[in-house]
Amino acid sequence: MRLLTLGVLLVVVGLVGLVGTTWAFAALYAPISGPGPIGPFGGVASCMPPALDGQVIDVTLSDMGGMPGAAGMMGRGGMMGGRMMSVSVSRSAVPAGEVSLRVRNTGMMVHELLVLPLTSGAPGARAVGPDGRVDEAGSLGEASKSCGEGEGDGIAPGATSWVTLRFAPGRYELICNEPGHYAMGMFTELDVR
Ligand SMILES: [Cu+2]
Repeated sequence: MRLLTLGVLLVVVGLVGLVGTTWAFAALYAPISGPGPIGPFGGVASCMPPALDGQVIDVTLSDMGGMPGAAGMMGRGGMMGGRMMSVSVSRSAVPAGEVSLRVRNTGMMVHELLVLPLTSGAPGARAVGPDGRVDEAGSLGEASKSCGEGEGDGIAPGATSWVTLRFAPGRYELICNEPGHYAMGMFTELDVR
């Protein structure tokens, strides 16, 4: 009887340990590697975007926390492209029409993606207000919902958001407008022809 109790106890402890380790491992690596996973509080399936219409662009939002070896890079005083945070795209030019942005946050902070027309000058040149944000006037749309489409409260680390928009030919700027992020490098240009 005692042996049986001990056996059951050991199995339970073993299972808890296994689940705990797997969970911790997933939480640690989800923001950095592989498609799909969204960190400790969600399932992979819930964060898989559906098939999206039009041209699909994969957008990656990152910050120092999401980069392997970030601490070492800071120690050497160097950062990728001189930026602490970034927005990168799988394609920087697409034909006009329907375009879907599949936006993944690989960083450690909450980010978002906004699409603004770029009427003149280089990307990154917008005036930043006292609140650390830029004017969103003229925005075509945004992907800022964790594991969802369109507008939300921001994309959690490891999560994906998506949005489908209709683009006229022109220059656009894809930015993150969380306070301070634009100034820290979260912008990139998208050209629509
Ligand atoms: Cu951001």
